[in-house]
Amino acid sequence: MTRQDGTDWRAETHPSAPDAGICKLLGARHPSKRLNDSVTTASKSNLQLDGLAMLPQVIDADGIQRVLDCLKGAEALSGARQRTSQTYAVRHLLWDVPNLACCLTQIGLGDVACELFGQPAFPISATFFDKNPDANWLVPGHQDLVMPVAERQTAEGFTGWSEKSGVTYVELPESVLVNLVALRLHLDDCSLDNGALAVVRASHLRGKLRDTEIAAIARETYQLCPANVGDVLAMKPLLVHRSSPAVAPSHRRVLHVVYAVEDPAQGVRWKRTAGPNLHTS
Ligand SMILES: O=C(O)CCC(=O)C(=O)O
Repeated sequence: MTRQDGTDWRAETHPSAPDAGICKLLGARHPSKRLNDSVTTASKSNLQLDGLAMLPQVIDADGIQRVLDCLKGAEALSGARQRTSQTYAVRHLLWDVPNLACCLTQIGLGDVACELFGQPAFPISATFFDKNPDANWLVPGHQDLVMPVAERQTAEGFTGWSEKSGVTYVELPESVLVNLVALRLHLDDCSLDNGALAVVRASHLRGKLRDTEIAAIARETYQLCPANVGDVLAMKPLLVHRSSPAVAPSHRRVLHVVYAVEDPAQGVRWKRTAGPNLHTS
């Protein structure tokens, strides 16, 4: 992945970013074949204007299998949430699955983030979601305002500090949120009636909304985002989104990875990614 001047973004590192060299030692890099076709000028523009861009068939079957292999056993992690013995979400994956960050680089998801940002980017959070017949959940309309960070700081605009399973979370100021992008990697096909994500196009441009403002958004305003396995839905965390239970539930697995290009501000730092090659906090 080269810039116009011929230099390679992947050669650059950030304190939080997987080191490309050591990632190679862990396994051959497996960049997506279709990456250059997927992240187009149009998709970058859609992400800015609509708050989302569907990138079809970015990660091939081998890449998906690598992610699934990495996630084997994740249901036993402390970040896992179960309903009737079925796991429906696992948080904290960047820290609890040491090879995941490298895997995301190797399969080309990191390249997608770099292309969308136009500069080196690194993951700051990864969450697995599944809907299935035993855990067929819904989530009401919301924006993703709260992210994990390294440690608590006194910093203006950072509110609602909390801790979940030993990880510090904070509600970020809008100035930080606007510079994040989430990549939702679809690990299964997700049809319209399989509990697909529904979004309010361009709602990220309204900034942080009150709960009452989100509740007032009419159901018809939401647009469903069906996807196939290997598709990546890029979205801004401020985009209002919701999802319904599946009508005919089968597994609907998604890996939701949030990317940034720099630490938030005022001494607040992202929690360093775990792994043999990476800084840890
Ligand atoms: O995957 C979904 O349906 C919704 C997940 C969610 O609530 C989120 O990403 O904030």
